[in-house]
Amino acid sequence: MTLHDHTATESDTLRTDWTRSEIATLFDLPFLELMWRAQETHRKWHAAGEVQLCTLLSVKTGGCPEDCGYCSQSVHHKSGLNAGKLMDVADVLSAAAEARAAGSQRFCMGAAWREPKDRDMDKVVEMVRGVRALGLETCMTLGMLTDDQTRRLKEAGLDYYNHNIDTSPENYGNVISTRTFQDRLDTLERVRASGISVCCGGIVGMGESRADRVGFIHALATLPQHPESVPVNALVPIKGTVLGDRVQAAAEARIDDIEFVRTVAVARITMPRSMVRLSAGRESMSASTQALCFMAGANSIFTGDRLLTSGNAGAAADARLFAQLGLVPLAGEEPARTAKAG
Ligand code: SAM
Ligand code: DTB
Ligand code: SF4
Repeated sequence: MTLHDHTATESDTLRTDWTRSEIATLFDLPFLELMWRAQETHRKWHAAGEVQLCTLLSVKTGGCPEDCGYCSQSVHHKSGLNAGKLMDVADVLSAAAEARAAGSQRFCMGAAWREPKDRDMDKVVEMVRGVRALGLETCMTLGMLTDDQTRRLKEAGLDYYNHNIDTSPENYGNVISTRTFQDRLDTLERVRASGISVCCGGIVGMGESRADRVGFIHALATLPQHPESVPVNALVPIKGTVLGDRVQAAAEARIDDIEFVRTVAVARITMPRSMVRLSAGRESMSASTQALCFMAGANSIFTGDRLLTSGNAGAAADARLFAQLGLVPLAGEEPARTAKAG
């Protein structure tokens, strides 16, 4: 069977045995053909035009010992960011209430840690319980977890854990040296085994090659189970970070919009059931590029005017975009986890 005459069936739409060559072939398709394939897959599994709204909050900012080449929060970078303490639970809950009032479905809390300290877990667990009690889906991203920390998060009712593989296994060492790709897989396995849903994706536009983008999607789409959420971030080039400075200095390191859209489309086709999130980088994207990303199968965004440490498009810009494109916020539960008929 060629990729062209591929007809999706229940068993092969959820394949986890994608080969790199199949994924490279998808990336190589004529753009309109790729978009058609992505839309076809998208509409089989998701309601067209519905986009999930998520809000991010940095609950512990800066001072991180890891050396992720893109990150403003690493102590290895001179990004000018001051390190803060873990926020008070009450302040987190008031931000969550605001996010809910603004129409968000999911509240994602991020901490600039290599891993949580056990002494921080009581507060973290209270945050999960409190945000859940507000009726929001909860997501946390705290770095690597032990079995016991994972169990405590599950018991508190955490819905999602975000832990990105960021790039291809081959490129990982060029981006981060203080942990390995395998460390990431180990935490993902723990999260999966605990019954918490997995949010896992990465960053494009870091100067990586097409082959790295193929390897990145391949690594996600061949996990034992596809992540329920797949954030695709476009690098936010932050001054003082290794990768931000490099990409700013070298025009050829920047990714073009069409290649970004291709990455979203290939994520959609290979992981049909997942929510594909058009994540960081929207602030500097045109409405047309964002529209192409939605056509390519992105069905989730971060709304609000901040990500973790950088700016985001903002609620007013998002409302304009949704009106312009006729998009509606996804309401209630995520789509049923079975293919739609017809
Ligand atoms: N410290 C935790 C960790 O790294 O697992 C959680 C927070 S970390 C900031 C979450 C993710 O944000 C990273 O894995 C990366 O994919 C994304 N991210 C961070 N800085 C970014 C940037 N400048 N541009 C795009 N994405 C970024
Ligand atoms: C993800 O994949 N993207 C979000 C979330 N997970 C935690 C973070 C984006 C951060 C963008 C840069 C910043 O604001 O510091
Ligand atoms: Fe730390 Fe996460 Fe930033 Fe890496 S991405 S430096 S682990 S906060």
